[in-house]
Amino acid sequence: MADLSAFPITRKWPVEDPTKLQLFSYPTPNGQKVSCMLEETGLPYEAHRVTLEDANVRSPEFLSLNPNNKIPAIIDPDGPGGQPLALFESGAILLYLAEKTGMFLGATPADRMTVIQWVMWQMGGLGPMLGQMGFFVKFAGKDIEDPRPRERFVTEAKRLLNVLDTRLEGREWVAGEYSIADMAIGPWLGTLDFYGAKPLVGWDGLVNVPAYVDRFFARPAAQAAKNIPPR
Ligand SMILES: N[C@@H](CCC(=O)N[C@@H](CS)C(=O)NCC(=O)O)C(=O)O
Repeated sequence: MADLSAFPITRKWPVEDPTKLQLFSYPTPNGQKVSCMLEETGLPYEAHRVTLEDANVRSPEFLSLNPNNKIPAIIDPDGPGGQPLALFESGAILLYLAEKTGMFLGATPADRMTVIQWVMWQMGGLGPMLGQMGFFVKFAGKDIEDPRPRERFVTEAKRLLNVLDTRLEGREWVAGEYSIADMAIGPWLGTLDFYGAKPLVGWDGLVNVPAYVDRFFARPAAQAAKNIPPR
């Protein structure tokens, strides 16, 4: 059985069953991606609640697992070669879990690259841009008088949503079969209601994205991920 006591994070968030994958997360969009994948695959895991407060994400114990002080992060006791593997960055974790299980990564080498392409698109584009837009529309940034930051991120969010809308024409899922790309994208689309930003990004003018979000959240795993670990 793997001994996870060598990972300092386990001092603050003790492990109950060291044979299970350990998830350190909070149900934000980036956290939901990994919880959704764990639920979809049925891999046994233990979820530890790491809040976004400094006392959690900037604690020495959490930083020992992710020096970038952000959830989600995992320890897989049964990593490559049967050795424990620690990992952060939601996109890397999704890819790792897809390779480990052989699930949700596309059937052929070409499909696999298409899935990775859309995961990268989410990681470098949709997630950061919607996150910045949320800051300037709903959080502290909304009090900044200069309209340019807000306009910049709203415009970019709108552009990205239109790229997705076009891609989804005639497709149920972004890369063919349901995949980790959808698990990366879906939770971020779920933030637009919370930000109150749907009118700003021209939501009602999108043809395919609204039904796509509904399809995503109709999946039990995507629903469950909204509350893993409980807030
Ligand atoms: N690129 C990272 C971003 C993760 C991220 O932004 N996590 C946020 C919550 S959604 C966080 O932990 N913020 C805490 C902080 O910045 O102090 C990933 O995809 O894993």
